Amino acid sequence: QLDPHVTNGQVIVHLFEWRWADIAAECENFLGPKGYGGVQVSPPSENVIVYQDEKSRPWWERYQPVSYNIITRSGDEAAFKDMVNRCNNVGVRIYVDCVFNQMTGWWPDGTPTTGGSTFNYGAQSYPGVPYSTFDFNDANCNSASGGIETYNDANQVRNCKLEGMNDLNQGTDYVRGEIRDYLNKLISFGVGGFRVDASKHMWPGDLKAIFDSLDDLSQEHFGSGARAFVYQEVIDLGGEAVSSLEYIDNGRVTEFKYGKFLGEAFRGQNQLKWLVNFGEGWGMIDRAYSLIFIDNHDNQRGHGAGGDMILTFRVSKWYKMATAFMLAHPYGFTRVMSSYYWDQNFVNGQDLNDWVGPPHDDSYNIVGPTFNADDSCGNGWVCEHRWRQIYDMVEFRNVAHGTDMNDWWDNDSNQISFCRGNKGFIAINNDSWDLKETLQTCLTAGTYCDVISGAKNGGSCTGKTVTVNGDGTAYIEITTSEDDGVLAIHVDSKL
Ligand code: LM2
Ligand code: CA
Repeated sequence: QLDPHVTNGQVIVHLFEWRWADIAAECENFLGPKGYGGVQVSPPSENVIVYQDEKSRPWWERYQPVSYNIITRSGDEAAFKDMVNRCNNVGVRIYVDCVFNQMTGWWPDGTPTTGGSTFNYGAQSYPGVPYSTFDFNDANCNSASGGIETYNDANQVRNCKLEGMNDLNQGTDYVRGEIRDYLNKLISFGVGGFRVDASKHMWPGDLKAIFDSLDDLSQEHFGSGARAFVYQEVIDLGGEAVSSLEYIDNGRVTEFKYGKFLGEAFRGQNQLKWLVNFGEGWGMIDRAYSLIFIDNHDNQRGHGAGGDMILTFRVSKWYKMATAFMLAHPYGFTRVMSSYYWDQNFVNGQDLNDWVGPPHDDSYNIVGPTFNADDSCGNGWVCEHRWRQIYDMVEFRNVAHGTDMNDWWDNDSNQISFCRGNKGFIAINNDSWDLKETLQTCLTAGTYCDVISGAKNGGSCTGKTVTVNGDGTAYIEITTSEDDGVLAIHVDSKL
C-alpha cells in the first residue's frame, strides 16, 4: 500500500475542486503528455450544501459527507467513471480524497445535499449510507464538551468530534463494512488509491483493518494482485499525543514538516546550505513512507499546519524555487498543488475569505478552467501544474528517478547545487547577489538547455544554455534580476 502504481511519471497533482469532466480532458491533453503520474481528486462523496451567512458554497462543505453516493459539484458517478477510465487509458492514475472520520456538522433539518439524501445531525441519522446513532463515537469520547479539546490526549483526538462533526466509530464491523464498500466501489471503477482525510483522528489499527479488507485494484488497469495506494493525512509537527509513525504500517503518511521547513528556508529564516541533509536528517519520516508537498489545500489558506511560513502561488518566485528543490531532490513521493484564485481579506492576521469556493456561475455550479496559448489557465484557476518551471521539473524528476543525490555544493549561504547521479543537475540562488560559479554537473560534455528559463525546442533552446566540459564542470550563472532563481539541466535537455 506504499506503491502508487504510477507508470507515466513520479509526480502527482492535486486538482483541487476540479470537475471530473475537466480532469478527464486534462489527463489526455496535458498530464499524460507532460509525464504526471496521477491526480488527487477532491472528495467525490455526496455532501451537505452550505449557504451560511455570507458563505456560499465554501470549499470545505465537501469535508461533510452525507452518504457515499458519487455526486458532488464535480460531477456524478457516470462522469467520475468516465474520468477514471480516460485517465487510466493515458497512464494517469486517480487517487481519491476519502472522508470517513466524520459525517456532517450541525445544520438545520432539511438542509439540502448535493444528491438529495436527507440527514439529521442531532439524531445522527444518515439514511443514504445508512448510519444511525449506534455508529458514532460519542460514548467513547472523554472530553467534557464532546469535541476535541486537547491534542495531548490521543483518545480525544480519535474519539471526540472534530469541529463539531459527527464522529464515526471505525471500531465496529458495521462502520468498517460501509467504508470498505465505499472504497471497493471506487476500486471497481479503476482508481489507484486513496488520500485518507483526517487519519490522525482515527485509530491506526481500525484503518489497517479497513485497508486489509479491500479488494485488489482493477486487474484491467493494474494487473493482478495490486493493492490500493494509501496515503494518510496526519499532521504531525511534533509535540502531540499522536505521531505519524503510528501509521506507517498502513501505507504512506503526509509529511507536513517538509513544506514548513522549506518555507522557512526560502523565506530567509534558515540558510539553503543546511538543506545538504534534508529529509530524515531533519527529523522527517523515512522517505519510503512520506508523501510530500510544498503546500496543500488547507495550509495554503491558513487551515491545517505550517502557518504563515507556507509558500504558495502568491509568492511565485519562492514557490517555484521550493518546488524545483522538491522535484529535484530524491526524498519522498511528491505531490504538486493546483489551486484556484481567491481574494484574501486579512483582519487581525486571519483571512476572512479562507472559505471561498472554486470559480462558479450564478447558480454556484463550478466553472472549469480555460487555457491560454502559453498553457496557463484562465477563469480563476491558477494551475500551478501548468507553469513551465514546474512541469519541466516534473520531467526532471522522472529522468532522475532511481538515482541518489551527489556532488552537493554550496557557497556557505543560500546558493546551492547538486547532481542526481549522472542524469541531472540543479542550481538555486536565494542570495541577494548573483551566482557565477564553475560547478560540477556530473553530465557528459556538451551543450544543455536550462529547463527553467526556457525549454528545448527541437535542436534549439528558448532559454539559457549551459556548456558542460569534458570533466563534467560547467560555468553556471543565476543573476538576481532573472525571473527565476533556479537553473536545471538533465540528460534529455542536451541539445
Ligand atoms: C482535513 N484533514 O484532516 C481536511 O484536509 C480539512 O480540509 C478538513 O477541514 C478537516 N480535515 C475535516 O475533514 C475542513 C475545514 C474546516 C471545516 C471542515 C468541515 O478546514 O474549516 O469546518 O472542513 O467542513 C467547517 C467550519 C467550522 C464548522 C465545521 C462544521 O469551518 O467552523 O465547525 O465546518 O460545520 C462548527
Ligand atoms: Ca474520529
